[in-house]
Amino acid sequence: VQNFQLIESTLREGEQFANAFFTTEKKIEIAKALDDFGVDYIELTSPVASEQSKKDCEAICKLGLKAKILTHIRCHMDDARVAVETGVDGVDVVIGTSKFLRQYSHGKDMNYISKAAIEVIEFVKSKGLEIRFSSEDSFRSDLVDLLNIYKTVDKIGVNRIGIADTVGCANPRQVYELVRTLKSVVSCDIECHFHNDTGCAIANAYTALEGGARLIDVSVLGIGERNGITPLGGLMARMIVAAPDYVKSKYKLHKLRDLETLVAEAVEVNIPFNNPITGFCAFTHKAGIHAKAILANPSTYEILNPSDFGMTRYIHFANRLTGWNAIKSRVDQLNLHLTDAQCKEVTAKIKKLGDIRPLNIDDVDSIIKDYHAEVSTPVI
Ligand code: HCA
Ligand code: CU
Repeated sequence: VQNFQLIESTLREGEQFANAFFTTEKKIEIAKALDDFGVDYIELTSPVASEQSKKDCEAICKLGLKAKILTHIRCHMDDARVAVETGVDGVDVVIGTSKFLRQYSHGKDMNYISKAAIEVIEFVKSKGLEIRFSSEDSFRSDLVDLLNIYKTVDKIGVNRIGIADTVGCANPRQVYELVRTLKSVVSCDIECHFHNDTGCAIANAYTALEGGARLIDVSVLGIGERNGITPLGGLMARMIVAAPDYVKSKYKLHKLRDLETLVAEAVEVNIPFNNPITGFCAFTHKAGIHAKAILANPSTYEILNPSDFGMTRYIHFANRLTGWNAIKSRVDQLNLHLTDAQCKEVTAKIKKLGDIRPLNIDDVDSIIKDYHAEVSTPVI
């Protein structure tokens, strides 16, 4: 899983998200932010999608970003001819290989697919550009068909082959097996694209890397067709555990929140409460038992260190599950002095009120302050 690379597709797959409409300025702002974050590739909507899509693609190519710029096209010469003139560094080509797509989408057989693929690949390569060939709906395609087409394109020479779980049906074990099998028949890098319909998009990306894939398609917050694909932030959470030095040195993780906010605002959604890393409660600890251990050593209940992402942890003490260690820490923050026994006593008062109604910080602070005044008033 070391050395993986990111194909960032917020400006391609992400544009297929129900709410997405990016102006040219917004696309440029997002592309710059992705580049600054450190993604390896930025994938853009096909220039044949619309006149403005083509102009936007050309404009982003002219920005001179560190990330390589890709566009994403159907496996057809009409698309390829336009794509190579936009100024991109590479072209991602895709064609459906499952019986569903062959029957209900383009209506072509594997023989046609292989001929079209060879023609497009040779053409893109002749222009000196990177080329990736991918099969749409790979997990519902015939394995023999898949291996044949990948062997063919690998032989003529591509930078990467891609597999796509277009409908989000794959599970981690199937992903691992397919990647291992492909790895044994091709010599180029393997890229993977996972939709999240059944909630496996991050896990599938991880097992793909374990199986020997090198590149993962992501988008900010996972936005894409339907409920989207592997989210950039969620994959970072998974990968910082697996490859901490690599992830920390390569990506500007403290920019993640701003990047997510930028995209969330652009597509008019909130960052989900349970989002990895940036969800509002991602580093909030509540139960007394948890709070005590967190105060002693955060690793007891944290696999991610919030400071790696420019975030801070929070101990939620204004509730009936709180414990005296959390309250003692609040007493310290308020610059008051109570003995451990006194902290335990005031904690009991807080829990009592917490049994009656939800508490806020002010409730707790005033209970602490009243108690403090009471115990420190000299007896006359
Ligand atoms: C789509 C295409 C795609 C392509 C993935 C890829 C998919 O259905 O819109 O290029 O690898 O999910 O199959 O996003
Ligand atoms: Cu997709």
